[in-house]
Amino acid sequence: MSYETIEVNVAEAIATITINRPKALNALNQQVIAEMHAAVDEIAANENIRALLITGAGDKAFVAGADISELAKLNPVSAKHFASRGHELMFKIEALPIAVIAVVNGFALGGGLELALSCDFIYAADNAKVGQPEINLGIIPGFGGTQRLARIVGRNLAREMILTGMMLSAEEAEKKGIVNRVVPAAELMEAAGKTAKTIARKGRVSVQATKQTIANGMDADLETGCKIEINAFALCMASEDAKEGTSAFLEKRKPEFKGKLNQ
Ligand code: CO8
Repeated sequence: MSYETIEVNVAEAIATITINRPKALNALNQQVIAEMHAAVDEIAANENIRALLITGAGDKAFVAGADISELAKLNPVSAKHFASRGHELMFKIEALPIAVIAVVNGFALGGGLELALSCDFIYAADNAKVGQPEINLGIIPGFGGTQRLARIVGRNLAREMILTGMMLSAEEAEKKGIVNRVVPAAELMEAAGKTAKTIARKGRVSVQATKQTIANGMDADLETGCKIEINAFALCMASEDAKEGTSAFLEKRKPEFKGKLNQ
């Protein structure tokens, strides 16, 4: 499928979505959200794709937020529709059975940080800046920021960030647990690609089960979370990959995971 506001590339089982509106610092307008939905559906349907990187075009921004020129024209009905489509996209990204890494190569603000937070984890360039500056526009985060950010950094830091609209440097964001790794800008894509390839070589079933178990368990109490893990562990044992992984260890060879989710 061809797109106007994003680029999708697939190489060596790794897909990359690049949000491609550099003149507007890759701001998320309704077309970007619609095209991201279609691209993520396409990626979900392709079992050969084993990991996804999401990044922004140019060297200045990952995504500087929702497109403010579109936001300014919204009424309550269209705002609800736009916010809902954004939320649906973030949930769709979270539900992908493959690892998704946000490659934050500059500003990740507002909807841009929210997009990054819906990925499995974030790698950031050393010159990146992250924040939820919506308060400066007289609005609040609308693509999940009040919820996902608070779950990651805790209630009080999320309050401070959202109430002040402050921006954190990549280094500060790493200290606060928002960013997993800070890398010199020129090495960012390579570092994220290397991690994506590492995960892409693991078994499909165990990658998906890891993601689902952490996602479903985190919002439950510990006992319920552990029950979710027990069931997911048992399900993994039914997979070809569990047989291959354990046999390979015992036979002192490298595993070759070829299992499928629909086996
Ligand atoms: N939307 C539209 N255009 C943008 C955006 C944006 N979010 N950010 C930057 N641009 C445009 C600028 O208007 C400018 O365009 P032009 O050259 O035509 O004037 C171009 O990108 C370059 O930007 P700057 O000249 O401002 O670059 P600076 O280096 O001076 O500043 C900043 C960079 C600090 C990132 C600055 O551009 C900025 O503050 N941007 C806005 C950041 C922001 O407020 N983001 C939050 C937006 S609201 C949001 O994300 C809500 C999400 C939930 C939506 C729910 C839907 C209902």
